[in-house]
Amino acid sequence: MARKALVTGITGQDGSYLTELLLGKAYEVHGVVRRTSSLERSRLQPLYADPTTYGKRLFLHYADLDDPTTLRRVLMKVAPDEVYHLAGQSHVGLSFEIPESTCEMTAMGTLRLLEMLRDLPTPPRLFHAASSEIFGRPANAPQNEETPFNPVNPYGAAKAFAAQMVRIYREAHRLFAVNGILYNHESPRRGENFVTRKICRAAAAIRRGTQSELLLGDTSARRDWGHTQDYVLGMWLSLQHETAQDYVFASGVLHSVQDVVETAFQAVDLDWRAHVRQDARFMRPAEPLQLVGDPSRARRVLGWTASTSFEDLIRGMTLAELEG
Ligand code: F7E
Repeated sequence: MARKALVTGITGQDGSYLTELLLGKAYEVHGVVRRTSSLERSRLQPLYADPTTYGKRLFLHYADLDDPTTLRRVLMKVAPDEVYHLAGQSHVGLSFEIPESTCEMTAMGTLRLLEMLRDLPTPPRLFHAASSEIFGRPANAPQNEETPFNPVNPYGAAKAFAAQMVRIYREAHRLFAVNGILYNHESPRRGENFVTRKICRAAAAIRRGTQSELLLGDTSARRDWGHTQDYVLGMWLSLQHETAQDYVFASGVLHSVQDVVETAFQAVDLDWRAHVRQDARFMRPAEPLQLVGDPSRARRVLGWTASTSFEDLIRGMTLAELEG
């Protein structure tokens, strides 16, 4: 019988790549969608529109993390072997504006899910998408699974709570529950308000002549960026191992927002100096520092690596914009 996976956040960037990966491995995939999610034009649309997939190997269920009864019902009905918990408000800048709903969904939503899993007769394996933002301003770089949490924004604090709860339920209630501590991961399907997609889109639009300038916040900010396709493979691998533990998924290399700008504009043969300006509206009240991951446990235990280089990632995203 096909293995069954339940994915929260299935319509997002990570959810869509993970669904493709799981379908490719002959899983039956069940996705949780909020009543407000629009499937039209979503990243899932090609699979949703495919009659050989939707309703046969891919199923969507309306449920919500802030409506526990609905989610419990889906869990009982589907009885998944694996749950991938990817849902949540994922924009760090926005979390300063809407801290309560960010925490409600990301922190409390994860705790509710853990409580439901704990009550099931045979709890499924759980992957929780944690984030490098739990480290905020860490004492050391690169960070690994032992690095203490020190978040500097509401999003990071909510993820730190959720990740700690996953550890507690693993220890205290013996759930097979894994935190994937995910560093920034991007793709042509990235939301348009994240910096890589914003820059790649703008470079392509300026090349086409439909935009003239690009307004950015702090371009000296540095991040550890990789391709989402690599990171969803890490999610799956972490649930196939015989024991549950946390893993850092990262490239281990830092680049600045300025590096993204230069790589994207170079891909379309433009001089960024003529188009990029700084705008205080995109500055954040606090920036994390030196978030760079040490993925050696994932490499050693799971055989995982971030296989796409920064240059290939940004160039590929920019050219995809030009074609799309
Ligand atoms: O910002 C700077 C911004 O919004 C990256 C999420 O997936 O990764 C992501 O969070 C950097 C920051 O991603 C603009 O200040 C400059 O320093 O693309 P971002 P993020 O905040 O790192 C982590 C690991 C997650 O878990 C999150 O869910 O770029 N920056 N100018 C800008 N950022 C944006 N968005 N827009 C700008 O104009």
